[in-house]
Amino acid sequence: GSVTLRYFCYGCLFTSVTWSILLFLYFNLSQESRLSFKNVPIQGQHRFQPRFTRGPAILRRDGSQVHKGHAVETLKLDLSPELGMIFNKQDQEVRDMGYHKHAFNVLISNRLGYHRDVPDTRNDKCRDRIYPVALPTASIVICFYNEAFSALLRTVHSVLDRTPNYLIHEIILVDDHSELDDLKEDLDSYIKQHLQKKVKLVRNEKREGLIRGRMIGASHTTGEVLVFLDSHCEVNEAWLQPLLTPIKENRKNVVCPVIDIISADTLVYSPSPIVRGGFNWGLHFKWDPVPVSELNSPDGAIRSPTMAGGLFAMDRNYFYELGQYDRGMDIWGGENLEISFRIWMCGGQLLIVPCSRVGHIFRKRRPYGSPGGQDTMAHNSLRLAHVWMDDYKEQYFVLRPELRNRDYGDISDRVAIRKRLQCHSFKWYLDNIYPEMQVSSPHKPQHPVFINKGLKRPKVLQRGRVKIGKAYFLSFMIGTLQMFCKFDLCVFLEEWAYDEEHELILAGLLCLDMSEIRSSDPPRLMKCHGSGGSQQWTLGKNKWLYQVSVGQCLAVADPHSIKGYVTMAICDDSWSQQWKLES
Ligand code: LR7
Ligand code: MN
Repeated sequence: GSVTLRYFCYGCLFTSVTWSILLFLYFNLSQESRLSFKNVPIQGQHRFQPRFTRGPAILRRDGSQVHKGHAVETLKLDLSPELGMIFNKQDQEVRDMGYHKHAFNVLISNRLGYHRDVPDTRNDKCRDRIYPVALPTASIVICFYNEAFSALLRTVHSVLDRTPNYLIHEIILVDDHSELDDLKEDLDSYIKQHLQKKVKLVRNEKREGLIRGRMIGASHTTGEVLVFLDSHCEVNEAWLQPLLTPIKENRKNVVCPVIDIISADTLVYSPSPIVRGGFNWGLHFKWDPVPVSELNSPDGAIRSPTMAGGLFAMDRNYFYELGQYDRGMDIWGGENLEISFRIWMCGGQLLIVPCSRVGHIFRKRRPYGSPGGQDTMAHNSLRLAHVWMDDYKEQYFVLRPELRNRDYGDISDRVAIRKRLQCHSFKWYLDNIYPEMQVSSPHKPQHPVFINKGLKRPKVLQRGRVKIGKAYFLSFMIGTLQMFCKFDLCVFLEEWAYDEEHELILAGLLCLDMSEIRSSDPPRLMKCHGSGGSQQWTLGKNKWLYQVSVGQCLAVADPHSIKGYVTMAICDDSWSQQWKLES
């Protein structure tokens, strides 16, 4: 009897304490929030400031500001948890509609406003670097189609807030015939009121897609260097000087920043590992590890076989000389590989400079299609394959046989550009710029080669169980593999090895593998092939298991279910992506 009574009293105590906390939270948070959330102030000044503190600003001779002594604090990546809270129906609607229309958390984006600090993700050495004062000026071109208003304006203001004014010749916004209401008069009047000096808005009369959109934007510029950005970016400290410096040295250098990650769900800004651009024979862009030969110093430029596409700087005249973009490409896709091949094959260089950092909201799906519902990626890829890839286009057709006889329009002007510029062959590009690319001979029958690599004991750097940081669930699986969790410790029941090639090997037999053709598939177990790429997982300082070929991190798919699965996700700092090897 007395035991039951005791538990009953514990129960009462627990319930009343819980209720007091809930009531306290409700009154405190909701009152404040009603005041501050109702209308997001136009200048974006907001009580939900990210918790990054900055050291005193030091004004440099070149006009840029540096903040000393904030490296440690700024890398704390959490934002206030209140930022994502839903207090009323309106919040819920903003959030739901936001996901629907933009595929990211627009509620948080709105609350962040148009100005925020982002953590300085650069290597320490970058902060002490001095760039030439006399640099070419930049015309920044930002195309948008149905972009979230707050994300677009945060992009623009991040540029204005974190760039020495004299380097910005102008900012050209290209509205690609958006349908959203707030991108009409509201945007006009915001620009008129707040941005008139540097910002110019150009409206397309019909939807052109981002490729022709960028050419239209470029045609309105008069600065020396073109800088392209997506409409949901935030530039970091002193981002522009490192992009302009290599162009000043050689006008045929085309320069990309490191693209940091802004989480689509939390808007948290986190550093991206330093990787470079590659592609696979499906003509999908992918991230590759940087070969040791390219790693001269942490702040030096890295030659990159391809670019992701959205963020780069290029001498304006050189952009025209090299043939801009392919006008026959529609809406989205492929132009990034096309310009990458063209740059390398026709005498230029494509560089990534790790001291320049720009964040980009990585979303899990593209929230728009093409007007006629066409697969523009396939159309655009076909065009680039026919113009630039010589016989190597066969590699693409082996994977996409249905496209072999598909019409791709007239490419004669693009072929003429290749001729005029006397460009190298695609073989030259592969041999000299992307020697890592594996070429198979598709016409000869493939004799399967059985390398029993897995049966030999791999050389193991660390052997042990993979443990996940914090978990509230019991077990989850990769394929048929069981993972078992108890309290805050999850382990795979089978033993994994992490070897010198950064493969994750199960029981010395199978490797964790990502499909490169269908990168939305979850990882699977495959025979180890030993050539990196799809089976290469980087276990970094931030505890990510980073998959270089798809540029994403291994994550627990549904942390709240009892039996969950692992999946690939855009890297962020949530604990579902924190992995540790225990020996
Ligand atoms: O019809 C359109 N009209 C547009 O103006 C479709 C899009 N756009 C705008 C859009 O609003 C955005 O600002 O074009 C920009 C790029 O579109 P996204 O953000 O939907 O593209 P993405 O980030 O998914 O895709 C990447 O690949 C594209 C291939 O065509 C472009 O090159 C994007 O610029 C590119 N983005 C990046 O490189 C950022 C880093 C992503 C990675 C890896
Ligand atoms: Mn984008």
